[in-house]
Amino acid sequence: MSVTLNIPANTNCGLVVFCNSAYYQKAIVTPSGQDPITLYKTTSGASTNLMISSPNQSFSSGSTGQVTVDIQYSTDNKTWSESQLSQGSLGVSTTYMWVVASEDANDNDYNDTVVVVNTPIG
Ligand SMILES: [Ca+2]
Ligand SMILES: [Ca+2]
Repeated sequence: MSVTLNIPANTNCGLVVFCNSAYYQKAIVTPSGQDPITLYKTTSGASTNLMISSPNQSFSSGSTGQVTVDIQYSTDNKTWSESQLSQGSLGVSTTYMWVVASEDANDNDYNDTVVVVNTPIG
Protein backbone atom coordinates (compact mmCIF):
# COMPACT_ATOMS: atom_id res chain seq x y z
CA MET A 1 0.00 0.00 0.00
CA SER A 2 1.40 3.38 -0.94
CA VAL A 3 0.87 6.79 0.62
CA THR A 4 0.31 10.07 -1.23
CA LEU A 5 2.19 13.26 -0.47
CA ASN A 6 0.31 16.47 -1.34
CA ILE A 7 3.04 18.83 -2.46
CA PRO A 8 2.43 22.21 -4.15
CA ALA A 9 2.09 21.66 -7.91
CA ASN A 10 5.05 22.06 -10.25
CA THR A 11 7.53 22.36 -7.41
CA ASN A 12 11.09 21.10 -7.58
CA CYS A 13 11.73 18.54 -4.85
CA GLY A 14 14.84 16.93 -3.45
CA LEU A 15 14.81 13.21 -2.72
CA VAL A 16 16.91 11.23 -0.24
CA VAL A 17 16.31 7.69 0.97
CA PHE A 18 18.11 6.06 3.86
CA CYS A 19 17.93 2.57 5.23
CA ASN A 20 18.74 0.76 8.45
CA SER A 21 17.81 -2.81 7.78
CA ALA A 22 19.03 -6.32 7.20
CA TYR A 23 16.56 -7.08 4.40
CA TYR A 24 16.57 -5.81 0.83
CA GLN A 25 14.60 -2.58 0.45
CA LYS A 26 12.86 -0.82 -2.43
CA ALA A 27 11.41 2.71 -2.47
CA ILE A 28 9.17 3.74 -5.37
CA VAL A 29 8.45 7.48 -5.68
CA THR A 30 5.97 8.43 -8.40
CA PRO A 31 5.16 12.07 -9.13
CA SER A 32 1.77 12.41 -10.83
CA GLY A 33 1.93 11.78 -14.56
CA GLN A 34 5.62 10.87 -14.48
CA ASP A 35 7.72 7.72 -14.46
CA PRO A 36 8.43 6.13 -11.06
CA ILE A 37 11.77 6.78 -9.41
CA THR A 38 12.83 3.44 -7.90
CA LEU A 39 15.69 3.15 -5.42
CA TYR A 40 17.06 -0.12 -4.06
CA LYS A 41 19.09 -1.25 -1.12
CA THR A 42 20.48 -4.50 -2.46
CA THR A 43 22.76 -5.60 0.35
CA SER A 44 21.31 -8.20 2.65
CA GLY A 45 22.67 -10.11 5.61
CA ALA A 46 23.95 -8.01 8.46
CA SER A 47 22.00 -4.88 9.35
CA THR A 48 23.18 -2.16 7.01
CA ASN A 49 23.01 1.59 7.32
CA LEU A 50 22.86 3.12 3.89
CA MET A 51 21.83 6.34 2.21
CA ILE A 52 20.79 5.92 -1.39
CA SER A 53 19.87 8.45 -4.02
CA SER A 54 19.47 8.31 -7.75
CA PRO A 55 21.93 10.21 -9.94
CA ASN A 56 19.08 12.60 -10.61
CA GLN A 57 17.92 13.12 -7.06
CA SER A 58 15.39 15.84 -7.73
CA PHE A 59 12.02 15.82 -9.46
CA SER A 60 9.04 18.04 -10.16
CA SER A 61 5.91 17.43 -8.13
CA GLY A 62 3.96 17.69 -11.41
CA SER A 63 0.69 19.30 -12.38
CA THR A 64 -1.29 18.04 -9.37
CA GLY A 65 1.53 17.93 -6.82
CA GLN A 66 0.46 14.46 -5.75
CA VAL A 67 3.44 12.17 -5.25
CA THR A 68 2.94 8.55 -4.23
CA VAL A 69 5.52 6.69 -2.16
CA ASP A 70 5.61 2.90 -1.86
CA ILE A 71 8.17 0.99 0.20
CA GLN A 72 8.73 -2.76 -0.07
CA TYR A 73 11.17 -5.28 1.37
CA SER A 74 12.50 -8.69 0.42
CA THR A 75 14.48 -11.38 2.17
CA ASP A 76 15.80 -12.88 -1.08
CA ASN A 77 15.72 -10.02 -3.64
CA LYS A 78 13.04 -11.94 -5.56
CA THR A 79 9.76 -11.87 -3.64
CA TRP A 80 8.77 -8.41 -2.44
CA SER A 81 6.32 -7.56 0.35
CA GLU A 82 4.77 -4.27 1.36
CA SER A 83 6.33 -2.56 4.38
CA GLN A 84 4.21 -0.82 6.98
CA LEU A 85 4.30 2.94 6.33
CA SER A 86 4.20 5.96 8.62
CA GLN A 87 3.82 9.37 6.99
CA GLY A 88 4.42 12.89 8.25
CA SER A 89 5.51 16.37 7.23
CA LEU A 90 7.03 19.40 8.83
CA GLY A 91 8.08 22.93 8.02
CA VAL A 92 11.26 24.38 9.53
CA SER A 93 12.22 27.97 8.81
CA THR A 94 12.71 28.01 5.01
CA THR A 95 12.34 24.30 4.34
CA TYR A 96 9.41 21.93 4.12
CA MET A 97 9.89 18.18 4.40
CA TRP A 98 7.71 15.13 3.84
CA VAL A 99 8.85 11.94 5.50
CA VAL A 100 7.67 8.38 4.94
CA ALA A 101 9.15 5.91 7.43
CA SER A 102 8.69 2.17 7.15
CA GLU A 103 8.88 -1.08 9.06
CA ASP A 104 9.63 -4.27 7.18
CA ALA A 105 8.83 -7.05 9.60
CA ASN A 106 10.54 -7.44 12.89
CA ASP A 107 11.47 -4.88 15.49
CA ASN A 108 9.23 -1.83 14.96
CA ASP A 109 12.12 0.63 14.75
CA TYR A 110 10.45 2.15 11.64
CA ASN A 111 13.75 3.11 10.05
CA ASP A 112 14.17 0.20 7.64
CA THR A 113 13.64 2.60 4.73
CA VAL A 114 12.94 6.30 5.24
CA VAL A 115 12.06 8.51 2.25
CA VAL A 116 12.61 12.26 2.65
CA VAL A 117 11.29 14.78 0.12
CA ASN A 118 12.20 18.43 0.63
CA THR A 119 11.35 21.79 -0.93
CA PRO A 120 12.28 25.34 -0.06
CA ILE A 121 9.53 27.66 1.22
CA GLY A 122 9.02 31.07 -0.34
CA1 LIG B 1 12.57 -2.67 11.48
CA1 LIG C 1 15.82 -1.07 11.17
